[in-house]
Amino acid sequence: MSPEGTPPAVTGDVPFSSSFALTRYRQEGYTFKPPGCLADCVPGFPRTSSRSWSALVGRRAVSGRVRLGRGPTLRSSRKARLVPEQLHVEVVPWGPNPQAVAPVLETALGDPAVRAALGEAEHRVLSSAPVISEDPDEEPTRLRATVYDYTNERTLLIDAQADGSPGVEVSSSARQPLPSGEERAAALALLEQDAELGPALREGRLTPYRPMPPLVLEELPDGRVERTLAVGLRPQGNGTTHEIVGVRLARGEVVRFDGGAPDASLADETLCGLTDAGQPTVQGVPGAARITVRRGADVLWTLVAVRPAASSGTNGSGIELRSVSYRGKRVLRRAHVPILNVRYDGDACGPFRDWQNEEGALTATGTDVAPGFRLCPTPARTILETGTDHGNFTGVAIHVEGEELVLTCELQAGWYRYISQWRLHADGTIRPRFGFGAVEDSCVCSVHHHHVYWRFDFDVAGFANNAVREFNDPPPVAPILDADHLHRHSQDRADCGGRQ
Ligand SMILES: [Cu+2]
Repeated sequence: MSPEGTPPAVTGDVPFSSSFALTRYRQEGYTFKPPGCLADCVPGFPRTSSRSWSALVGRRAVSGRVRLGRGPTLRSSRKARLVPEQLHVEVVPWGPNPQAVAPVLETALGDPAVRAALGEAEHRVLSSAPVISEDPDEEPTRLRATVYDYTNERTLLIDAQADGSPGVEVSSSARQPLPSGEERAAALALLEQDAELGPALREGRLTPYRPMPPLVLEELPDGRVERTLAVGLRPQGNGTTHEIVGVRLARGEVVRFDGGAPDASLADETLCGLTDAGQPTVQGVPGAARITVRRGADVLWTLVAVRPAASSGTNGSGIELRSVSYRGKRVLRRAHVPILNVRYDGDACGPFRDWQNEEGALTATGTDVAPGFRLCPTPARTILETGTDHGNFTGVAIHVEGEELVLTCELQAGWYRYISQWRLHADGTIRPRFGFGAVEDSCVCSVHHHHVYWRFDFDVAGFANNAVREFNDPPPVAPILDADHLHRHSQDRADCGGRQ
C-alpha cells in the first residue's frame, strides 16, 4: 500500500479490477473485498480505505452482499435462522510428501551429471523443494535442489523427477539465492572466530541479527558476484558499536564497510522496531493442503493453499491460493503476492525487494493437519498482536472466525515481519489482507512504504470470456490514453497459451 491509500498495483494477465469480472462475480453469488492492510510499523500509516477501493471498482461493485441459501435445518425456528450452523473445515495434504523429497534429491545429487558439474568445488545445498506447476490443478512432478558452488561463485539448479524416476537436469545460474539457515550459521561461526568481532560476539556484547539487504551484491570485474552474506551486529552496551558486516564463506573473510553498513543499509545508534526473538525460520520446503469448507451438506469453498515456504515466484508469494471454487463454481485460478517492495523517503535505506517464502514463528495452538498447516480453534497470534516475533509454529494457521475461514502466516525478510492472510466468508466474500512489522534495526526509524502487489487470476465460473478493464484514479494524462478513468482491454485466454 502506498501511504496515500491508493489501491495496490496489480501485475499479471488477469481481470483483477475488471468490473466485468466483479459483475460476473456478484451474479454468481460472490463479492470481493479490497486487499487491505492489517497494520504497519510506521506510525500514522493509513490503512486501505474503503473509499479507495470504491474508487477502483465503482461503488456499486462493492455494495451489498449476496444472501446465502439456508439449509433445511435452519428453517425450524426464528432463532435457528439467526444462528447458522457452524462452518466445518476439512484439510488434507496435497502434493509431494516432504519426507519423500529429501531422499529423491539426495539420490539426484549423486547423479554423474551433478558430480561432473560440481567436481571438487566447495558447495552447499541451500534448499530442496518441489517445482510448483504453473497449472494450479497439477501436482508438482519435479523437485529442485538449489546448490551454491563457492569455488566458482555460481548457483546450480538440480531438477529431478518427483517419483524418483531417472532424468536429472543440471543448470547453472549467476543468480544469488537467499542464504539458508545453515549458511547463516556458517557465517556466524566464522564471525565468532574473527580477531576483532569474535570476542564481543562470544561474550554477548554484540547480538547477531538478520539485516537488509541479506546479501551484498558487489560485482567482480568479470561480472560474477562474490557471495557475501550480510550479518547485523546489535550492540548490548559495554562499548560495542552497531554494525552490519559482510561474510565471504568461500574465502573465510569478514568485510567491514565504511559508515558501518553496506550501501542501501544503515547501522547507527538509534534502533526502532519490536523485539527480535531470533527463532529459526522455514524456507524452501514442500507443503500444500486441499481445504474444504462446508455448512452441513453444503460445500461452500474448495481450494488448494500452498504454504509460503513452497509458494511460486522468484521470491515466493506468501500464502498462495490455487483452484478456488465457491459453491462448486471456479472463482480464482490463483491468488498470491509475487512482489513486495519497500521504499524509504529520500532513499534513506533500500529500496528493497522483499521475499515472501520465508516463514517465521507465530503462536497457534491446534492440530497439525498437513505439512505446514495447523487447524486451530482460536485465532493465531502474530507479531502484530503480541509485539514480539516469538512463536510456537511456523506455517499456515487455519481457523474459523464467525463466518470466515482465516488463513494466517507470519513471514520474515531480513528485519521485516509480514503477515500474509486470506479471509474467505461463507457468503462468498474474499478478503486478502497483509500486515507489516519490523524488529529492531536502524532503517525502519525512517519513513518508508511497503508496496504489496497482489496478483489475482480470476476464472469466474471458468476462464471463457475473460476481459480486462482497468480503472485509473486519477485518470492517465492524455495522450497516453484517452484520459478517461476506464480503460478497456479484451483478452482471449486462448491467445495466452490457453489452458483447460
Ligand atoms: Cu515498515
